[in-house]
Amino acid sequence: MYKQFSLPYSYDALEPHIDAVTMETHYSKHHTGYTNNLNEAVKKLGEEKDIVELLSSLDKIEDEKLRKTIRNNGGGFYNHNIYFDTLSPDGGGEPEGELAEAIKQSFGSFEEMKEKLNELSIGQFGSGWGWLSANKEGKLKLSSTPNQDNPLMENDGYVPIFGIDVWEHAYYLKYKNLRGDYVKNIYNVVNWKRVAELYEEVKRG
Ligand code: MN3
Repeated sequence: MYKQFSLPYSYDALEPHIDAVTMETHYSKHHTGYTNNLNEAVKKLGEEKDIVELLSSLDKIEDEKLRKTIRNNGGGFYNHNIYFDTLSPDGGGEPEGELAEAIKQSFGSFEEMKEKLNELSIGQFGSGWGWLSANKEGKLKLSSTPNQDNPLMENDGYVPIFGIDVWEHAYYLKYKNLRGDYVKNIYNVVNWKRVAELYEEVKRG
């Protein structure tokens, strides 16, 4: 059984940047839905792999319909685990330590990284995600993906450590069509300490 990330903060904890109704719907309806659908779908596979392994080897699923269901719901399960895990009412500020160094090396500065990530996230046509990913060598990459796809599916060794959900369900109740305002405000609640831990985990392999 794949287990949905347990929220360590209340639905209203990220107010005013992310409103309580959006959080509740997002977590208890959307994310729970992806998780349940994934668990249903893997029963048909007959084996349960680690989620990273599963999403990195989707082409091994022969049944096309099942492969699509697992791509969408496995992605939805995994992506939201990262999303909710890397937000916090105590978030904001800037990354520190090795992650900060790596950001500086890769993008020049934290501000420049944010600018590029925002551009990718805001520019993602339709539903999708903006991503900061890392590989075993500690290199960083920014990208965006459609739907519930994620960088694991590109099979280039990069693992997401932070993602901005730009599906309308993530912001529309509060921000309406102003995706850019949501993307800019999310930095008030990003838990960079947790992102740095995920960075270390990717490097450890
Ligand atoms: Mn979402």
